Amino acid sequence: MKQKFSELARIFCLSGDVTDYEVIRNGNINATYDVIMTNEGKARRFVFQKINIFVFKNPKRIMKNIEKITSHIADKLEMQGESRDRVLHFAHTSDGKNYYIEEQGFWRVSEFVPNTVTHNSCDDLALLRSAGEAFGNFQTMLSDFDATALYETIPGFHDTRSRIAVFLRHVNEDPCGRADEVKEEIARIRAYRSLACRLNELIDSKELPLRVTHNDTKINNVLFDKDTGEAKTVIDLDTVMPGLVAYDFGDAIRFAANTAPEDEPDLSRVSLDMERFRAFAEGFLSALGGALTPTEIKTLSLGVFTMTLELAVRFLDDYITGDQYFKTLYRGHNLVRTRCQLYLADIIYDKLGEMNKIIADLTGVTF
Ligand code: GN1
Ligand code: MG
Repeated sequence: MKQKFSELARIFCLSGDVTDYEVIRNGNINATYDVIMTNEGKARRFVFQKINIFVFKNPKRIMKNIEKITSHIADKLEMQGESRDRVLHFAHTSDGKNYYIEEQGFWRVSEFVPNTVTHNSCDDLALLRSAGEAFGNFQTMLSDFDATALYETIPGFHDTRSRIAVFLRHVNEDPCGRADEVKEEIARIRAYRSLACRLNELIDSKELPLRVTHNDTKINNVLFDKDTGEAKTVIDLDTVMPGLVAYDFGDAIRFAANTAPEDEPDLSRVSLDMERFRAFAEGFLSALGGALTPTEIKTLSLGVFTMTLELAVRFLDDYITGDQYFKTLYRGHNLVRTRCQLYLADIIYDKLGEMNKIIADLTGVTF
């Protein structure tokens, strides 16, 4: 790999030699590496990423989106007297492209934001509050961004209704002969179908506005300052597209307020920590609350349920169709993920009232 990275470093006009690298294991889609370049005794870190072109069919368009989004945010930061470093910077090739295409892949390189760390799980409430603020701010920064200028990188990404419809079609086709084994999980998804499609209906009836949203708000997509713990930069901009505020809030809570990893096989460890819920919600709403309509606020908890159920559907769909989408570490990994998300969806369903109470308390909106 070192030789590969040296070749790429030259292509992306980075000076110095590749002296070390490590695989970054966060993320279920792309291949990501932390690469150290040393120039005249000075070391600099970069993130080299090979895009999964099975998942992202048109990565060039994604890089165009990212260029537009990052420069919009950087300009705003500058206007507010803040450092442009709070947004990702991508390296360019000598012909001015922020990507490089070769036979075996599609590559991009960004600067490693100095002195930052990521967390795959987090029970520190101050960190969660800060992460909530960072994702809320991200949306605020993009509130005046022209959504029509964005290419839809994965059409219907959070269209839960069509995700379920496609999944049920795959169940009927059963290409790998696995549907029988997961009858119970399929039945549980069917039982939740109408509630999971509620956000779709509210989009159809124009009761919920589309905004430019991040759409992949796992806590490990936030870079935290190593010393202060402050959330500094939101990363993984591949799925920034028009969406609902409930998607970003919901996906973040699904991941960060779960007391176990999203692929936990021991379901007795899975629960929704309401302290974590409150902390993230406080940060998120403090950054964004004033801009939200009452209907948006009232559907945040529904977003937590919907994103969790949707992910159960996506994991099970991948299992049924032969594990081609998400990286898997062992046979049945997608099934373990599905069961964990379904179990969590049950818990979230039972806690909808409790979540709404906290949101009402934080916003003054009555349900
Ligand atoms: C994928 O690549 P990563 O881990 O950031 C997926 C998300 C899922 C997540 C589940 C493009 O995100 O939608 O929520 O896995 N990204 C894509 O861990 O499908
Ligand atoms: Mg991602």
